[in-house]
Amino acid sequence: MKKTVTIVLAIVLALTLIGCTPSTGDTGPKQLVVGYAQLGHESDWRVGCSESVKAAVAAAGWKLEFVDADQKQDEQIKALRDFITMNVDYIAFSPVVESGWDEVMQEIKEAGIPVVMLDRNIDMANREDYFEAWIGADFIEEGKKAANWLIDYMEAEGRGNDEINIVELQGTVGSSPANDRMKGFADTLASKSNYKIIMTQTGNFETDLGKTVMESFLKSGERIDVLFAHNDNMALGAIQAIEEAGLVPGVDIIIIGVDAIKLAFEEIIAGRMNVTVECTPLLGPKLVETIQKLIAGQPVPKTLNPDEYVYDMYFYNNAEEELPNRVY
Ligand code: GYE
Repeated sequence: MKKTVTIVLAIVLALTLIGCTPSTGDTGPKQLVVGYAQLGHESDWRVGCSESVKAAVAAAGWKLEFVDADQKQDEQIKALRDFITMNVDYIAFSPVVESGWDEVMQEIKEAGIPVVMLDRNIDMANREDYFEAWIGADFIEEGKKAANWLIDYMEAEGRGNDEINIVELQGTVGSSPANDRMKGFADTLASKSNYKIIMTQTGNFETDLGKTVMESFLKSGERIDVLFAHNDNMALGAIQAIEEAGLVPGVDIIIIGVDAIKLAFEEIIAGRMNVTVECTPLLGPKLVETIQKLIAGQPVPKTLNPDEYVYDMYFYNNAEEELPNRVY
């Protein structure tokens, strides 16, 4: 039995290697293949992003080789090398962290496979020589928007000159959205000496870790006025921790999230969260459009930042009106 299986496998392998598929006899034009090295499934944002890419590539009639690297850089590197071996036509890539890609990006370049960066970006010398386009949000801007919302809100509450203690739940250490959101937020508040970031720690963009880290912030005994979470999922975890500690989220502690996922809108409407800064994961159609232009030899912008808004129940875009339109 074992032997038969081995022989069958050997035949299939041999046929695959010489480029034949045993039963189709297909002679049509070769279907375009896109390899997408997705970094994981850590948040609602990420799931929305994967679905958007899968749907858009399928609608274009192309084949998608999809890998979920479970937030592990070595698995992403392996996926990229597999795409080179498979000789896919295009590579789409959402890097879990910013650095450590030099070698594999060089290998892809040597293989002559065009790369489109999706969502996060890489940090390496002359990075723009290694990809055709980067489609993703301006994460520094998102951090700034979060800080400016806080300044506006505190002023509207008559607390503009109070001492404000802030805790921060960072995203994945070394990732571009964590680095940049942290920077945009801190830089904007730097000129306001009454705003202090008293504790900052990673929750890896995950709900459960957001809860655990918030619990430890609360146990410190420091007075906490504001939470800035680098994504909504961590904010949702923190909300649970705050409630379990007998405090009222959204009132005793002002809660700022990023992403604008449906669940955050529900919390904002219920008053348990105060604001979310949008970061759209619906990047699939833009990826397809970019590849179509590359195929047609048309120029594509090196950087494409989608339009994004801020949603609350006070003075920015109204969360309740927007909720029915949300798709992630
Ligand atoms: O904010 C977070 C996700 O890279 C912009 O990754 C993305 C971030 C997003 O896990 O929810």
